[in-house]
Amino acid sequence: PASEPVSAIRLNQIGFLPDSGKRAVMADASKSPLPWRVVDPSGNTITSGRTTVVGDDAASGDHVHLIEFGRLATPGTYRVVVAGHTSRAFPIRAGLYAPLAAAALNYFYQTRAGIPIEARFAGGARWARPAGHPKEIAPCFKGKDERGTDWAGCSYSLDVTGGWYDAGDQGKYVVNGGISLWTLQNLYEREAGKARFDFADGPARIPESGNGIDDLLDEARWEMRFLMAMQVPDGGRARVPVGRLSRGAALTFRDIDAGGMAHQKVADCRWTSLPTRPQDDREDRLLYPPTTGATLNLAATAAQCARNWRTIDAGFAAACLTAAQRAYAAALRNPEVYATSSFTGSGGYGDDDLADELYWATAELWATTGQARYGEALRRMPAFTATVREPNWGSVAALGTITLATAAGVPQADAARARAMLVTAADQFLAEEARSGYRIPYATLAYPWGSNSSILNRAMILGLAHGFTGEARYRDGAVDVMDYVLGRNPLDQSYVSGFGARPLMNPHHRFWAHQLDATLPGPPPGVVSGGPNSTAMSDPIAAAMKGGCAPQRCWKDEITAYALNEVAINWNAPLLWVAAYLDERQTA
Ligand code: 9MR
Repeated sequence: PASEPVSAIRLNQIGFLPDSGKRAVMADASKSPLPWRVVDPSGNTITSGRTTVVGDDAASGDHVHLIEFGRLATPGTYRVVVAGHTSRAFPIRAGLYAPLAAAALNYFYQTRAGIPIEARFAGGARWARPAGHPKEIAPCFKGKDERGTDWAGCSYSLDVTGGWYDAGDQGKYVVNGGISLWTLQNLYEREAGKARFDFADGPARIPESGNGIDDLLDEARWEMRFLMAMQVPDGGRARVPVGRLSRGAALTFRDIDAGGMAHQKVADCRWTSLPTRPQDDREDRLLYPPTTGATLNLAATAAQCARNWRTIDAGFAAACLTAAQRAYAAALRNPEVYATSSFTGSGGYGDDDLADELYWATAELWATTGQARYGEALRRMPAFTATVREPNWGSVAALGTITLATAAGVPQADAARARAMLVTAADQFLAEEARSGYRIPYATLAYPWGSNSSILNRAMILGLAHGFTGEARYRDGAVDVMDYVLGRNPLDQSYVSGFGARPLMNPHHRFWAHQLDATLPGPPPGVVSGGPNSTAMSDPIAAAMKGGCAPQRCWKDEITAYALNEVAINWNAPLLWVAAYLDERQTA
């Protein structure tokens, strides 16, 4: 199906919940307020008002008028009419986010490695494919990297079959797998047993549906097992670079006991071309050196896993806890083994500040075990009291704080303090709305790679603040984020495939590559694009736009635009979290 033409009136293309704020935006040069009305299908005016003139907005490049019709709560189908422009029809109804939540979870099934993707679970024959990398027994990278540095390899191979492909590429990364898995496990921890939102064993359509276990947990376990398989066996040794890795400088190495650490990634030795069906990948698949960052990602998520599974599968929970404790001990023994970006064929996910990863892992282990030593260690860490920022793959302190705020088993006073920190962060995000022309809780003019995930992760924190305080304004802030992601933006673009009048169609992806090869499918529904990127415009399409686009317009729906339009597990995870949260029944 083709996209509809751009509409002058930008609003959430899937519509509105009856009990949330409702906003639309129109770009218009007029300096004075314009009359607007909302009409029903017969043309009757249901409510009306005048626009708020926000004025010139640097993020969008638009002169913005705001249309606020938040009091309209009656379910129905409507249009907004402003100064001769009529919007597309949109619904107001409860339950709007359930299909999005289910589709966003199904993305993780569709990106599974090591298992055939079946038509009956994938939503149709076009998304079915044979297993990619069905028996992945990978040796360590040995030899020279891009910079000519010699890597020693290792004496073992690991069976790392399974897990999720990261994104449009077919690498499987422990850093980034970690935050993505955490987000699913955290959603489970939050939602289990709640009345409305319930993936309970069925609606997500995965092979495990019907096994008596919540589909969200089953999907999370698929990745958890992979992360555990990436752990270095006891006695495993590695030759790793020493200290922080300054660009250009030659590396020096030392040999360490790497037992219990996790390899950074398993990935192709060289970049595969676009498109490449996963089952047709002929590149060598290699384990890249263990890193402290990957090890702490494993420790954190495996500790969280142990909590979630304790009463469901005690054996798996115990295996998770053992993996977490081994990883944590290995990270303390080797606290400064950093990832290099000098291997081709896959992304780097290099991070030379691991204090936040250590805090996160410590918080998860404390919440799971209650052991005092973790609590004592936490209290000495800066992140225990520092300002909370939205998380991303390399900045994960918020994940630890969210666990402290929400997991059963954290002492009351510490949980209350963590909640207060998150509410403070949420207040700061809301304060940014007033500075944002399109009224989103994100006022930066420097849109990073994967900006949609930054914004969605802010919505997650807003949703948590709403839960802690019961104050509707936090939920409305999360709705503003979804409104933006689903169409209330200067491009009139729904960044999610299959949802809205102008959905994402051509993500950077090696299999959902119909733009290049008509025998391949486009994206299944429920996949979010990374979104506008005004700071790292490295692909050819982005490079051509550089300097010529307002930040929110630095985006194009093109498969080759990998810096603008890739999809990724760490981006779909907060889409899922926020959609599921907005589907919760309101008690207030
Ligand atoms: O999301 C990552 C972004 O923060 C980085 O700036 C970018 C460049 O290093 O890489 C992004 O991650 C990509 C990863 O390296 C490889 N798989 C696709 C990811 C999404 O583009």
